[in-house]
Amino acid sequence: MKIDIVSIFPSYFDVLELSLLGKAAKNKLVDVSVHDLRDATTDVHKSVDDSPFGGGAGMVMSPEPWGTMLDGLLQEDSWLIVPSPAGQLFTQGLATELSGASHLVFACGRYEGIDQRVIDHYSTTHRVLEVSLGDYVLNGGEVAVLAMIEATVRLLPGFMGNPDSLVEESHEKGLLEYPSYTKPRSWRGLEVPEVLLSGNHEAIRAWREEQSQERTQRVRPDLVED
Ligand code: JDK
Repeated sequence: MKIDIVSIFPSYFDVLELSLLGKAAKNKLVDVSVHDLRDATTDVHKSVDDSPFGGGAGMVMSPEPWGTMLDGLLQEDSWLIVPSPAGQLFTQGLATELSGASHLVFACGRYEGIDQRVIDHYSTTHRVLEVSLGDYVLNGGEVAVLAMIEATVRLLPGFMGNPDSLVEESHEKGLLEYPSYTKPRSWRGLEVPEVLLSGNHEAIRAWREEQSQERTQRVRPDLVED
């Protein structure tokens, strides 16, 4: 998978070289390039924003540098992902979809966001997704892109070399995960649940299922269909 990221803060993505992604890059599973939007400006001040038509506080990102940069990056098979507080919610299902793409281009806005015509223009030729990380407002798209890349790349076949580790994940089944324990069996007076020490695999499976159901009902009742 090829990933291109466009941002006015390219150094935000330095952490991708460490973290989980360094391993994926070394194993040639993913090839990430980061681009500074200001390289696509034409004026001496390298300006990327202007005041909003219709009035209001703050600034909006101008379409011209985005058009120049994205024309140079997008190929026929590229998906353009634009973080936005007004986008569709990023879910495990969407991460799974993104993991099937061959080329992802992430456009990180700042200020009050990007001129809508950039999204509308590329929507006529490419798969374009406006995506929200959650119902809160960030200062720009960078943090959302880091989260989306991490959730997507770990799903690529061959990542961490253990395909079995991904099939069980709770969010695919629409439930929260069950609690996990390791040694020691007793810690600060708290015991590991007896059933996990029993060796009874059917009892363990049933207990974990019940813990998932109970936790989901309590913490995320919106995920439970009654
Ligand atoms: C991308 C810029 C900051 C965007 C409010 C302005 C008129 C009101 C600040 N899940 C999630 N949360 N936040 C983002 C995200 C924020 C971004 C950008 C993603 C680019 N910002 C920003 C919007 C507003 N809005 C226009 C209506 C305030 C993703």
